[in-house]
Amino acid sequence: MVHYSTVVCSHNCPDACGVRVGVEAGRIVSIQGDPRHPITRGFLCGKVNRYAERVYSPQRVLYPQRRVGAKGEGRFARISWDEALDEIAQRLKAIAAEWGPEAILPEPGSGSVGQIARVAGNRLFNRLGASRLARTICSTQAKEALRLTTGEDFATDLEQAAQSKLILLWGLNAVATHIHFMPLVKRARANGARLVVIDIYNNQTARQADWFIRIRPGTDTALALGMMRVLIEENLCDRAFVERYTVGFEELRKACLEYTPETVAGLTGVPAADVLRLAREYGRTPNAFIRLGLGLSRREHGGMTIRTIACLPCLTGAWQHPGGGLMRQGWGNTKLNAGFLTRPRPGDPPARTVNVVQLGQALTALDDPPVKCLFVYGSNPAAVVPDQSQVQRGLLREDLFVVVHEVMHSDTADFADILLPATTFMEQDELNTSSSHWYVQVSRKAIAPLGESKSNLELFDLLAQKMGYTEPMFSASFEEHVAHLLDTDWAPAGGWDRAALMAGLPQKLAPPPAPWSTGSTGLKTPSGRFELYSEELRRQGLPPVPAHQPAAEGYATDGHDASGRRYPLQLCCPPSQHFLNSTFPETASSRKLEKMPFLKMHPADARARGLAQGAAVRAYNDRGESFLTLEVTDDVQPGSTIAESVWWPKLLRGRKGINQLTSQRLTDLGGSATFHDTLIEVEPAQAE
Ligand SMILES: Nc1nc2c(c(=O)[nH]1)N[C@H]1C(S)=C(S)[C@@H](COP(=O)(O)OP(=O)(O)OC[C@H]3O[C@@H](n4cnc5c(=O)[nH]c(N)nc54)[C@H](O)[C@@H]3O)O[C@H]1N2
Ligand SMILES: Nc1nc2c(c(=O)[nH]1)N[C@H]1C(S)=C(S)[C@@H](COP(=O)(O)OP(=O)(O)OC[C@H]3O[C@@H](n4cnc5c(=O)[nH]c(N)nc54)[C@H](O)[C@@H]3O)O[C@H]1N2
Ligand code: SF4
Ligand SMILES: [Mo]
Repeated sequence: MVHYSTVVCSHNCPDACGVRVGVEAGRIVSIQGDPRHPITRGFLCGKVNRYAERVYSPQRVLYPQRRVGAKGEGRFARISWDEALDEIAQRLKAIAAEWGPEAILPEPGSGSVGQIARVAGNRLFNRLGASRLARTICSTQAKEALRLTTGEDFATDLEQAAQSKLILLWGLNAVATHIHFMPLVKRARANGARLVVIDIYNNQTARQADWFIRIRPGTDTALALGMMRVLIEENLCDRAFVERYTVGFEELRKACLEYTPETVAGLTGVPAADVLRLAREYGRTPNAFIRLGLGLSRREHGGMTIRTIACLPCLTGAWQHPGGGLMRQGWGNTKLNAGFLTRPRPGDPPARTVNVVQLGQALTALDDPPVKCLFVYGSNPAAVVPDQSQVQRGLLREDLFVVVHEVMHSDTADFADILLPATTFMEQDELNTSSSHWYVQVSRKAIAPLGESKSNLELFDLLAQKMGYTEPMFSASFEEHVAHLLDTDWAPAGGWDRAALMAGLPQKLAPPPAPWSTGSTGLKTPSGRFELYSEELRRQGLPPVPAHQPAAEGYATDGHDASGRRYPLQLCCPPSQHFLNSTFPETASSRKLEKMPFLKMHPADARARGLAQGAAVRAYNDRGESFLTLEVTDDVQPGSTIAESVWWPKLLRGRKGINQLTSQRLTDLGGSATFHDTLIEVEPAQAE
């Protein structure tokens, strides 16, 4: 007999789908999207449709293991959980005693973004006084930019897009990375809406647009400034809204003056007539909806770009109109109360913080104390962190004790001294939110954990016991954790229906009412208004009003002369459709759909280098090299290359992944990664 239950996909994807699972004799026999979930609407992405392949993969880590080979070799011998935890507890205590607890660095990742799993280790590491990891790799640039511009908790409800008459997908390949946004687009289009896609290459989403605007990499700030100049000049702003709810209009107006359509065309490559047309279309549609991607902000001035685009609905007042406004990924991640799981020891000073983007430096150069233990859970730093050769050098240190809690034999797992088996979202209890929509949902395990795998929560509860920690937070039940998480100002409109929630039904959070519906100002910006001018940025020594700035590893025609550059091509390495960051390269059918680790290059650039379609190429710069297969296509613009990512390094020649090429440089705001501001050169690969 097949038994059906609903779980929630807890991969780091904005959609947080409800997943209907059929189980027979303890094994998954069917998987489909939950038809009752308002966002999932009965369908899943290709990755999770075939999820049984991942759950029962031969690549799974099923037992605790101890390294027997050389560091990084990936050879292990099976041990018991008891032995593994004894050894870890003893090593943690010894390191803390000799070097101080800050010599221990936890590295939690986004393998599961469930509200429990994502922070399950914090209690233990805080209790210990370990260093903390600043998880900046994804969206802190956007979070900080919007905190300063529109206020921390402010965003348009994703579902409102269905009511909009103009949807801008800006730096977001939704067909690949946010597939459940597309039904909202479809509904809006059925009511006459237009879809504009602004991207640097002709991706899957651009092909579905009514209007695809191809922009030069890293120049969106200039486009938004040009649009605002038109809005102001042609009286397309909502003056009453601007007066009541914004600060700094006059400063912004002056800042826009130099961005004439012609100047913007020169910077962005978007024809002047199109800049005008886009601004007019935007200004004349009261409820224009901007779904802002992060792709354009994984750049040196990424915070500024986000902030500038966010000024657009503040000028037109689009926020007030149903269907209008702006939202970005990451909003809903932190609305519940994680305090029970993340509390520090009372009276403790804050511990040292290490930025994950600079993990390479931390593992190789940090002193006082040096990192002596790296405890990875839900992350694959050997693949996803920039400046990979330095990260890998760090992981190879003989005196670094590496613990990895993983579902799969990933690249990072290969570097473990102790490797621990983790469950998939099918095998654990969890409370999920989404980073884009506002539904909260409980997920109860559909099948028993495979092998001896354990969830993040179970792992850290057990390790705490071995450490001798007896606080109640280390033995709380799932229900207690849920109760703590729901203890927050944020709730569904009519309050929580706990019975429905525990039965697995999604409940939608309601944000605090917008200022215009309550008659107050009161946004969570420093001034309480939308900040077109930011005093706080000025105090930080950053431009207080939007301005376009060239980047150190910026696109070559952006005010620079490509011919004088040693590395003239810019590399952007955005997510691929069939992988999720570095999750799913282990799954054969996902790999088959991705075919190869391609480097997309414009025909003119390929010709100039004597490279043909399908050539084996070496992409390189001073930081490293990666061997890829050339795809010659005019989907990309001259000077720009694209490598959809993240392939496991060990599937590539020399175990060299794409992040060999990316740098540890941080974004202007939020200390995030600048993956896409990467300059490279490309040549034919020599035979091995
Ligand atoms: N299938 C799949 N889905 C995923 C992921 C995945 O790896 N695979 N990752 C998940 C995660 S963790 C995240 S954070 C999100 C990522 O989500 P986002 O970064 O918000 O969006 P992406 O869809 O990755 O799209 C990035 C797009 O930005 C474009 N871009 C790059 N530079 C510029 C620029 O300068 N200007 C403009 N206009 N566009 C630019 C790229 O060409 C690409 O099409 O996706 C999530 N969903
Ligand atoms: N070049 C390049 N690099 C990038 C990006 C890019 O676009 N280009 N994107 C960046 C972004 S936006 C992000 S968010 C990061 C993501 O980087 P990470 O947070 O490291 O995410 P993943 O690469 O998906 O690796 C997660 C690992 O956790 C494991 N896992 C899954 N569930 C669980 C669980 O419940 N417990 C445990 N212990 N493990 C689990 C998975 O098997 C997987 O190996 O990568 C960044 N790196
Ligand atoms: S990866 Fe995203 S689209 Fe696919 S099932 Fe999970 S939440 Fe849904
Ligand atoms: Mo991310």
